[in-house]
Amino acid sequence: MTNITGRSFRFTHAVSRSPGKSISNGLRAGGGPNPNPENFAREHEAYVNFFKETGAKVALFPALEAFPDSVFVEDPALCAGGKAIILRPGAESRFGEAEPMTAALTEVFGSVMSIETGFVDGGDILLTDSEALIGISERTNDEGVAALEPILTELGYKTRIVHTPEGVLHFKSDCGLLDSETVFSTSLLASSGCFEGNKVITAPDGEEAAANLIRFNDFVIMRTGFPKTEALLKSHGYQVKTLSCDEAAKVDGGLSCMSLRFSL
Ligand code: CIR
Repeated sequence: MTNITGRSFRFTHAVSRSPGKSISNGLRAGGGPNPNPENFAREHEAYVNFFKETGAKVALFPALEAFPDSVFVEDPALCAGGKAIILRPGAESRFGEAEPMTAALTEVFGSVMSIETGFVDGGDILLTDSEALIGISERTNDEGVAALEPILTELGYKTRIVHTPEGVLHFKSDCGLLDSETVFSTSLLASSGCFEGNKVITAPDGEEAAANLIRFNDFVIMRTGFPKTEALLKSHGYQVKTLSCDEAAKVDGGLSCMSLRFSL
C-alpha cells in the first residue's frame, strides 16, 4: 500500500494567481473597505516568495481582471493525491474562474479531473492524510459533494461531510491542518463535533481570524498580528512563519485561499 503519511502537508509545488486591480471589487459578506490593490500585490508577493524560499516550485498565473476574486485560487480547484480537480465555485461572479483554472492546471498537471454538477468551493475542503472533510456551506451543496466524492474515493480519501457554521464563509475560514492528525480550529467550529477522531488545538479567544493557517512542509504559516496563537503553536513545537494578509481579509480571504499546494 502507498505510504500516505504526510501527504496533507509535504509538498513540492504551489500555484498562485496574481491579484488584479479589480480585487477592490471582491466579494465580501460584511461590507467594509475595499482592499488596496497595490498593498494587496505587496502582501501577495511576500506570500509567493515564502513558498519559493522553502525550495518549492511555484507557478504564478497572471491576474484575471474579469474575475475580481480569482486571486483566491483555492476555491475553483482542489489538488489531492497528485491530481487536480476543477470544481464549480458557488458564487455566481466566480463560476467563470473554472475555465481559466482548467487551462492553467492542465499546463502544470498534464490533465485535470472535474465535477460537472452542483457547487463546491475548495475553501470548504480540509484534507488530512486519509480524509477529505467537506463543509456544506452557502457555496458548497449536496449535489456538488455527490459529484466530488467518487473522485476523492478513487484518490484514496475517505470523505466526511460536515457543516460550515452559519455566518462563516468557508469551512477552512475557521480551521487549518497542523500535521497528519492535528487540526487548528476556532472553538465555534470545533464545538460542532466535526473533528471527532482528530487532535484539535483551539484558537485563543479573540484570535479566531488566525484559524485559517497552512502547514507547508516544516512550517506553519499563520497571519501576522495574533501573538497568542503564535505563542501557542510554538509551545506545541511548530515552526511558525507569519505573513500579513490584511488586504485579503477585507474581502473575506485568508492565507490558505491564495495558493494550491501539491506534490508531483
Ligand atoms: C469570496 O467571497 O469568494 C472571496 N471574496 C473570498 C474567498 C476566500 N476563499 C477561501 O476562503 N477559500
